[in-house]
Amino acid sequence: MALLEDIRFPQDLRRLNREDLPQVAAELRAEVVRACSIAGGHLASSLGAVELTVALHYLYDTSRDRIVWDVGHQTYGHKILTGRRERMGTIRMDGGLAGFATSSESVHDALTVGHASTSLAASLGMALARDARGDDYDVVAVIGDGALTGGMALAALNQIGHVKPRMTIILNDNEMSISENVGALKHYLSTLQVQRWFQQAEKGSKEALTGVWEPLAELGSRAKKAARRFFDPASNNPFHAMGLRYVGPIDGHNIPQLLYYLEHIRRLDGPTMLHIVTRKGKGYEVAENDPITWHGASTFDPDHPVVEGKAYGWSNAFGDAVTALADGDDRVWVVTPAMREGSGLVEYSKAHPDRFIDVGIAEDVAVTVGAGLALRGEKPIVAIYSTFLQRAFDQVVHDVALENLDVVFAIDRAGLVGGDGATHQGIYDMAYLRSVPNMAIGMPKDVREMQSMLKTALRLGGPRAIRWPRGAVTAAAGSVESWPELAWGSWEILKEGSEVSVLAIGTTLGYALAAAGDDPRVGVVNARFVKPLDYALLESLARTKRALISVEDHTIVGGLGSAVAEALADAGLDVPLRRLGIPDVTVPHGTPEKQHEALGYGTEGIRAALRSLGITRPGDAAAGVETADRERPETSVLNAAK
Ligand SMILES: Cc1ncc(C[n+]2csc(CCOP(=O)(O)OP(=O)(O)O)c2C)c(N)n1
Repeated sequence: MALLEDIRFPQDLRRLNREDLPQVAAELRAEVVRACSIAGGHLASSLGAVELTVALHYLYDTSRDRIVWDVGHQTYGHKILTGRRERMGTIRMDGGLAGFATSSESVHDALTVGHASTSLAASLGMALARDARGDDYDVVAVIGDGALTGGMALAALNQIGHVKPRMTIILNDNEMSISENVGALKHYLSTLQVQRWFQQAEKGSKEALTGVWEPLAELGSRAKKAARRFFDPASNNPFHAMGLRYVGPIDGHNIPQLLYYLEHIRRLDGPTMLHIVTRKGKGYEVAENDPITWHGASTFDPDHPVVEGKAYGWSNAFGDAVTALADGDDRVWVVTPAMREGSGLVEYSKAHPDRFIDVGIAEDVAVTVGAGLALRGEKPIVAIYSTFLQRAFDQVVHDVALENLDVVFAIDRAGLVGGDGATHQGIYDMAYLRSVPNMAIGMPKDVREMQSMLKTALRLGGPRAIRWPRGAVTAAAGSVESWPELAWGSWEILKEGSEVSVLAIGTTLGYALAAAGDDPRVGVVNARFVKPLDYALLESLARTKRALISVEDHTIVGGLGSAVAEALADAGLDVPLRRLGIPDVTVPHGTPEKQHEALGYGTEGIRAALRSLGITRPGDAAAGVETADRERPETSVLNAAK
């Protein structure tokens, strides 16, 4: 008899016998696969956490106890058990469930999250608040070995070990970040796993080791010591040294074991770390065999799971460009904070392994490693998503820009990103980077322009940010020598117009050209540099056109439109300027093109702005289209969709 059918909320789970829980886990796993096959999403991480999810909901009452999932991408099972099963097929879609834990979605989601390494600090805060108010709920943080590489997580551990609140930290160790996890801690964690394996093997049959894996067998005496250290407070375990009680490692797919340890730990004072070992993608063959590909899946047929080849995208174009640049210049390096695949760097990492550094989920470290390389005359390119660069703003200012160092920031996923939603939107970087002295910023309209910007940036030096969106793009062939350099700060007139100029950047250029059509009154400019702007061209447009419209897939506050408005004001140029872009609101997951239009900066939004300036097209009136400025939707329109 199926059990999951009758579990709508965790209290239904808690009514079952413990012996039934493995079956619940099996059904939950199938349901996670089904949901991901319909909507795509973080399959492998969620599969690896299924038994843990069942065990946690069996023991804890998440309507009061706080379970803080790090990153929040492994929560598909948790969502299914907490009243959201029927909506799982909508995950990451317009108006559907979020792909990450999101407090506004459910009381069972303790923290809205999407960026890594925040769970420990947030849990510490919650535990402190609980103790200050004399409450007695439990606080449990669940953090992966990948997220543990982040400085924020490690710094929080340091504080937790000092303050010692009662809390449980579950280290979900699957040896993977999105790609293989990196760093010294990773090696230490695997040592613990090997030791544990020995301990178990010794309990069973010593002979099992002999001849199976000789190098491991030689570790035998060390393993014996390690076995003694299990639960031993005198051990030299680094978590213990930081003031935490360390337990493990245990099998994170064994529900009775999980329950046994969690129940014991729950009664203990102070912070305890339970180290569990899991397998990413567990129970679904393709995902177990290739957890990198199935970390984030697009839709698939669960009976014949194959990954569709993805179209050539901006990230691939960057990877190709940077590989070619590094082929010809042995001072070019690429630094990534744990995003080898996402940033298009797989081929580069193979072609130039000595000049490829994955620092783990540590954006701050990535930027300052770049600074160090630049200080010694190397040419670092820090490849980073717009949203994650937020983590390293101080390093950009303090370590790179103040010294005017030659660091190129290759910023991927600029603009609205789609399914990942509010936590991942790349819509602030122009605003915060523009305020930084010495920083130069460009956004290419196509791959050729990206190649040119990268090449020019490396030659000019200084801190230079080049940003591009998510999505498909047409490749551009040719050797590095054939890539034309660009005058940094030069705009490009794509279409002449007699009355109004639309200044658009990146993705929005297509909308601007579509809105302008063949109307001789409307011009379109590729405003590809926002720092510096093309002051000469801007001035001439301001003097010769009766209005300007800026368009960007970025927050209006501080973006291209703001830069243009500031420049016009500073120069005393009095020309009407309509600024289209993202108003001062948060934008959830959804289809970017629909969202661009809903927020007023798609083709229709630009047409509406043109109409408000008196540029009507034949048929506008007949079609009953208003000529007044179209009101831009407030945040609620999109947020309500959540
Ligand atoms: C600050 C930040 N940088 C990068 C990412 C992209 N990212 C999402 S999940 C992930 C790997 C997390 O690994 P781990 O914590 O071990 O969880 P697993 O997926 O292995 O279960 C990364 C790098 C992120 N979410 N946040």
